[in-house]
Amino acid sequence: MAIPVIDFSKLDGDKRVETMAALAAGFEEWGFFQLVNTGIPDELLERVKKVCNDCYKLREQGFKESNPAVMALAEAVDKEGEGFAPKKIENMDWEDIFTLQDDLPWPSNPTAFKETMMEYRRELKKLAEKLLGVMEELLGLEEGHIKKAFSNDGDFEPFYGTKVSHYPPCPRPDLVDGLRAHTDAGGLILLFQDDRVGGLQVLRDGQWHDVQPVENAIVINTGDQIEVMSNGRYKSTWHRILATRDGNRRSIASFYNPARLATIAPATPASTAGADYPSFVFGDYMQVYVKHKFQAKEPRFAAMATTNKQ
Ligand SMILES: O=C(O)CCC(=O)C(=O)O
Repeated sequence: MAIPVIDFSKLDGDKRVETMAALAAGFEEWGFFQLVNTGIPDELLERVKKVCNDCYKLREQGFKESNPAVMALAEAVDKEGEGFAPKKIENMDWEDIFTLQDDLPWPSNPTAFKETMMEYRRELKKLAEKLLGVMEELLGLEEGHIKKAFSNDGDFEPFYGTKVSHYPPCPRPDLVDGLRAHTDAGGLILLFQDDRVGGLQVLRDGQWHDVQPVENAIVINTGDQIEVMSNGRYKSTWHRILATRDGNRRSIASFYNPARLATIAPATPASTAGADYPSFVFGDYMQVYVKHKFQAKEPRFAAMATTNKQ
C-alpha cells in the first residue's frame, strides 16, 4: 500500500469530482498524500534544490563537528567498543535544520538563497490556501472559514514558516532516528522532499509506510489543529524520518498554522455525540506541544480541555 499520489492539475478540469474524492480519501484515510502537477514551476523547484544544497554545504562542517546527535552517537559507539550493549539515542534527531519566516533573519549565502526561497514560499502559500479551500468544501465549511479561524477573525496573520532540513548520512541508523515519530502541531504542512533519498514514513493501522520519493511532488499532511477543527475527521498522522547510511536527504517543510493568539475550535459536529474536541488558544497548545511533541497527542488535547474548564 502506497500513500496516494494525486494529479492536482485535474482539480480545475472535467476530472474535478474524482480529484476531490481522491483528496478527501487522502485527508481522511491517510492524513498524508502527494500532489503532482501543482502548478509550481519545475524551474523554480530546481533552483530551490540547488540553493538548499549549496546552503547545506556551508553548514556541513558545523553539523559534523558540533551537532549533539553526532556527539551522542560517537559516545554510544565508543561505549560499544568497550563492551557495553549499544543503546538507541532517544532524545535527539540526526538532522540539520533552520527555519525561515518573513520577520526573522535569513541566510545570506549562497547569494541566490533568499530571493529563490522567498519566491518558493509565495508559491507554497498560494498552494496551501487553495488546499484549505478544498478542505473547507469537503468538510462543508463556509469558504474562508479555516483562514479566518487561523487569523482569529482577521486580528493576526496566520503563522507561515518554512523548515529546511538535511538528514546527512548516518553511520549507525540503528541507533538514532533522522526525526523521531510525532504528529505535527499546526494546520497544513507542505513538504518538498528529496527526489532520491527516502526515509519519511507514516503510520497507518499500526504499520509504517514509506512515502516514496516522487520527483517535484509536494507531500501534504495535516496537523493537530485540523484534527480539532474537523472534530476528528481528519486525524493528524504519526510520521518519522529514518536515518540512512548513504545519501543526504533534503526536505523543505512549509507550515501554514494558526496565529499564536488564535482560538481553535471544532467547526463541524462530532460523529459521535459528546465526542467533541476542546477549544483553546493555539499558543497554549504549543506550550504543551513543545514539551510532549514525541508523545501521544490525546493527552495534549485532554490538557487543553482541562485548561479551558478552569
Ligand atoms: O523532514 C521531513 O521530511 C519531515 C519533517 C517533519 O516531519 C517535521 O518537521 O515535523
